Amino acid sequence: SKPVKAAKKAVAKTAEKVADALRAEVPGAPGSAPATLEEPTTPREPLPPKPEQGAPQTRTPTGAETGAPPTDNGQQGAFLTTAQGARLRDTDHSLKAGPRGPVLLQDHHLREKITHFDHERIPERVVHARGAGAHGTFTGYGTATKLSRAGFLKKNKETPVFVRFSTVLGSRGSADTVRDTRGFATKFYTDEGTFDLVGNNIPVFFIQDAIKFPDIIHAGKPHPDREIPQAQSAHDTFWDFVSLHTEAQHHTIWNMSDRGIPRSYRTMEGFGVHTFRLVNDAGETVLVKFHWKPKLGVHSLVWEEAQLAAGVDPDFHRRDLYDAIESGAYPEWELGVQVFPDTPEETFAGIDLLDPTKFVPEELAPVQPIGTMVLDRTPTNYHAEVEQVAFHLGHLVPGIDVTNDPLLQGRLFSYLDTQLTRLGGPNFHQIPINRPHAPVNDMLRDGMHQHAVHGGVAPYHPNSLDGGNPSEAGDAETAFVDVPVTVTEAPKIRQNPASFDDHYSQVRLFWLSMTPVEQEHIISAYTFELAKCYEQAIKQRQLLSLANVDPVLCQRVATGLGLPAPEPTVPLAEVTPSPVLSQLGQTWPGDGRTIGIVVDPDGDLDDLEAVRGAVFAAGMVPLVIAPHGGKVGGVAVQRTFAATRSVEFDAVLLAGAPLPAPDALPARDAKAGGSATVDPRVLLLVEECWRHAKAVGAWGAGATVLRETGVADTPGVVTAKTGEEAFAAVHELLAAHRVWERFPAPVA
Ligand code: HDD
Repeated sequence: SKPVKAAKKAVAKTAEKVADALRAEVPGAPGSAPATLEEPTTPREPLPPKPEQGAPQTRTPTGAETGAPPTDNGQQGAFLTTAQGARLRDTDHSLKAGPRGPVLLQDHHLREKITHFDHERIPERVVHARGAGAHGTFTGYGTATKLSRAGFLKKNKETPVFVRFSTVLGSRGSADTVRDTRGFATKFYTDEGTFDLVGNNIPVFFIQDAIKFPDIIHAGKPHPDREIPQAQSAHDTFWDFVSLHTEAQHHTIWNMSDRGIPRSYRTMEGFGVHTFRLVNDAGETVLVKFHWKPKLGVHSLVWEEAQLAAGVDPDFHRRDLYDAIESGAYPEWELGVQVFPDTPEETFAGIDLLDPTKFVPEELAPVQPIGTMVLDRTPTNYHAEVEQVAFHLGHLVPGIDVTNDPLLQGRLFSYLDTQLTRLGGPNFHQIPINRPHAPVNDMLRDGMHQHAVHGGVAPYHPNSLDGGNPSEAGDAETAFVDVPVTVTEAPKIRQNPASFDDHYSQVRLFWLSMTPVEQEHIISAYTFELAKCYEQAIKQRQLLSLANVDPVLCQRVATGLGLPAPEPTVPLAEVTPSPVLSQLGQTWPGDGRTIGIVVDPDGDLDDLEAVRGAVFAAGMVPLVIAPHGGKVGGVAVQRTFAATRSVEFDAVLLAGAPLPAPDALPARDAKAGGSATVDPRVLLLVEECWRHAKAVGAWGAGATVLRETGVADTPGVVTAKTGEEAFAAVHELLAAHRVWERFPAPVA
């Protein structure tokens, strides 16, 4: 119509004018035509698909062809179509009765587009809703073949894996760095079926029986009346639960320790928590506990840093995992097992192996390495992979079996059940991320979202119509056989074994295994969390539990809360500390760490290139921080003062003392002890790094900043003649993760 044509013409004219103006503004190239942007709606040849973007599977899990061409989904096809494949002329305008008229109900494309959008979200996980994932490979060492017949543990056998890390309490959009347990779930796509190891970064659990799981989660989640707080355990209902169910005290002290705020998913241990049973070719069994040991060591944030990161970069851990993999610093873990004889008592060194609130100190049963896992590929699509992945402890392979741990037994029910709601029916195993890599030949039929087109007439066993297939596999065909464990004759009863009543000895063991700095962090964490509770009775009840762990811990937290420290109600346990539980005292590689380099555009930048080179050569990531974007000293600026914060960096180098920019925050009054010679944002950066015990290095005019912040000549703060020397010193300090001596000496 005429008005539409006129409007189009006017728009085109304006666009031409804007383009002319832009051309004139291109610095250094007056009049030269800028590279024209391709018109995005013009049909063109499909982009080459990424290998992992393989579009919809053309085969069903049972091998039937769906007939779908490999590139009819995703954005790589030339023409937009409806879901039924009809090409579309226009996707930007609803079908209307005239340009100003009402929208017509018959507009199928409009309704299809909006309806599909309306249903894009699926229910988030009831726990572990927020997660990040990555693909990789597990390689067996062969050291476990004498213990287990599982094929993926054989020497040099490579098995694809998908790992999902998560927080437990927060919603899908919550922050990464909150104090919480982290999930560590691994799907091994083995040739003998999928094996899921669904663990956490803490080796013990809150409860001893799965029947209490809804209770602990209801207590940890936000209050039902106000729906606050989000992703926090620092509230009344959580502490009400753990002080009433004292079996939760062990898991809780791990949460209050630095383990509750990991530096990165890459620097977390993983634990299968429960005891599993392995069976070898000869039918011999052992009991084991699974451990993932990170190659980079176990490292954490400090609390203030974690709180800052939750606001400054809520995706801190997700980003760290993605950036590390994309930059080639592939995270790596060694899988190991603690091995125990499979005796009828199912105990080791007096520790009940069926009690998930207990762990076995590594000094008593060393972790024996059985394979290694490298994560080297980020997800292509978060919804398809990270959101839809479905783990289950019942996904076992021949050679690995479960035990009678009552927590484990309940989990065996819960995971399948939850997927039915979350993924909308019983066929979630056909979703690409959940498809086994082993050939599937099941007789599960129909149901919502059935993707297979099963042939044949006899999906039952035995049958004579479909050639008797499929038939059952025997031992020779590596069938999964439940280990024929003897079940003792016993009355049907709702009761725990007596050993489950010890709720404090291992809490004390953990506490006494910590170094003074780590103990200080634990005291601060309890004090912070309990101070956030409103009910005095809950604080007092939790102090009673702490009294049974350690008098100093109890007294310090009580003082912080302004309450009297109670006397213990049980004798303090005699325990031998397990030094390996401490995160301090060793040195580790710094792969994938981030080094911020503050530059002064007017300063001496001669060393900048060399320093960046040295950081890269050390396997770390240098990020140049300057008052403005663009380039400084010929090097691209990656962070501006306005868009960064100390939490982004593991260490900071100062290559100058930038003066306050005209639009900077008000400079401090030098007479009042502040600095009028350095940009206040740089001072804040250095102050925070110092408070968070991070290494700080400076060369040239950078030393001015150290003097102005008052941190010069303190531990972990180095000045050097050249940039490379400054980095070398910082690199050495990073091996211990933090400058621990900067924390105040503990008060006895
Ligand atoms: Fe669980 C998810 C780990 C006890 C019920 N759990 C879930 C995830 C991890 C764990 C890592 C996230 C999986 C993913 O990324 O998709 N859970 C544990 C560990 C436990 C544990 C290490 C104790 C040793 N869980 C536990 C109990 C129950 C559940 C006792 C129920 C009785 N867990 C679930 C669940 C979830 C889940 C409701 C939510 C989403 C899902 O399963 O797929 O079924």
